[in-house]
Amino acid sequence: MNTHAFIMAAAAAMLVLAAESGSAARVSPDDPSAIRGPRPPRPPKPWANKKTKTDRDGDALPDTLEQSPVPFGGAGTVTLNPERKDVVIIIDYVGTNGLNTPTPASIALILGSLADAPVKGANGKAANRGIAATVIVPAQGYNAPSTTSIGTFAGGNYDWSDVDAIKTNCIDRMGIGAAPQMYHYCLSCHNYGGSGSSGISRNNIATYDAFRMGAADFILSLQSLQSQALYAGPTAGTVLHEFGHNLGLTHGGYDHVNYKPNYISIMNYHFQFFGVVYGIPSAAQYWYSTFYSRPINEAAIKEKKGVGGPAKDFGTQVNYPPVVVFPPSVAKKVDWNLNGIIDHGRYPLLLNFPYDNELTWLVTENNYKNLNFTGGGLVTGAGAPVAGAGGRAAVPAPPRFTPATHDTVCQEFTPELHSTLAADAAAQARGVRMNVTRTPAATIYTLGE
Ligand SMILES: [Ca+2]
Ligand SMILES: [Ca+2]
Ligand SMILES: [Ca+2]
Ligand SMILES: [Zn+2]
Repeated sequence: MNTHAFIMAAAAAMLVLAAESGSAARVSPDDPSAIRGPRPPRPPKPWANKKTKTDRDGDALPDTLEQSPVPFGGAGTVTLNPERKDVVIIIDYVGTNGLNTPTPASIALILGSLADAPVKGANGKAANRGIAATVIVPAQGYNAPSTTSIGTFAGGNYDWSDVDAIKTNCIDRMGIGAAPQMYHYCLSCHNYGGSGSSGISRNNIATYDAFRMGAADFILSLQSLQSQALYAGPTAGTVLHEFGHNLGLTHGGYDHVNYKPNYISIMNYHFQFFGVVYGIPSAAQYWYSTFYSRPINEAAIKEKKGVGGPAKDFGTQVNYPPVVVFPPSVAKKVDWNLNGIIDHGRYPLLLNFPYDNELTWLVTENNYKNLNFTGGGLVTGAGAPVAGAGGRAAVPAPPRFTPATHDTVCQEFTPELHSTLAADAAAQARGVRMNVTRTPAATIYTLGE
């Protein structure tokens, strides 16, 4: 079926759906997949870790830990800044042949993306904006064949015990057993549980609130393509996507609903591998959503309003199918139904296909105002390891609703996915200045000045 015929058929089917849903007056926050009605649900108040007297930059790392270089076993030392948000990510890898080792280009994209984050540090100084990431790659990978599938699924849930064993092995390999557990651990492997998935984050999936508490561990599993220069972009995008889950972010922002064209974030599957489309001429950027967009009602789409003012300079994507990319800017008028004109009336259209076949409100969030740096728990005092999930003390998440469904497994990675933007991304990576420190146990990457 061609695109036009598909849209017409879909529109006809959806008129029926819209009529059925017209009487739904109240939104059930327990079922975001069924958000319908004349008014959009009210977005939750944005939250992020608050700055405190003992954690002035609000990165959940106490000032006492950040004020002097942190001994990090055989890897050397890690330098933090009590006035700028810091994250520390260990990217471990399976095998000794380099097939799962992320390239410096992909790490440059990761550092550059986080440095771009529109978040403030301890004070208003420009130098303290953004997130300073330290990426630590062990000198020796986990000694197993590089194509080893890591772990198994038990009743639909991934069993992390094999990852725990490899993480313990990594701590031994780098001699960081005495280091504060201030880091997130990423295992880069061929695949996990025999799946074609690109990665998974270790969030508690029991409830939406629990998910938003974040996590300390995640997997990168691009079927060994993470070591290839051409895949610097998809590698960085996937690391940042899974790390976003570690920081409590979801596929929908407001909920877990995926593929919303007004949620311009690498947490949205549309943008994980190739970034969000930004600027003129447009370039891929591996960013989380920088704004809360006006909610869009799929049952009554108004093309004249587009995605709304904050989307200025952003493009977006839909999959009707096929995939359609709308170039910047989608702030005002968007010809969502591809009929060549900006329609005056309202009409129904499934904008976030293929996630669901329901006409709902698509509600988003500004990811950067909702980062949970306590992902996996708090690091206390001078950084002594604290017991709890992932070796850290549990921190309660802010109250939010519980969705009817949630997912654990991130999207399929197929190497035949287009590579043009990946090449662009590799070029961008060359523009990021990195400090690279090598010790016998590890290589430490930080952003250069
Ligand atoms: Ca801090
Ligand atoms: Ca800091
Ligand atoms: Ca139109
Ligand atoms: Zn995901």
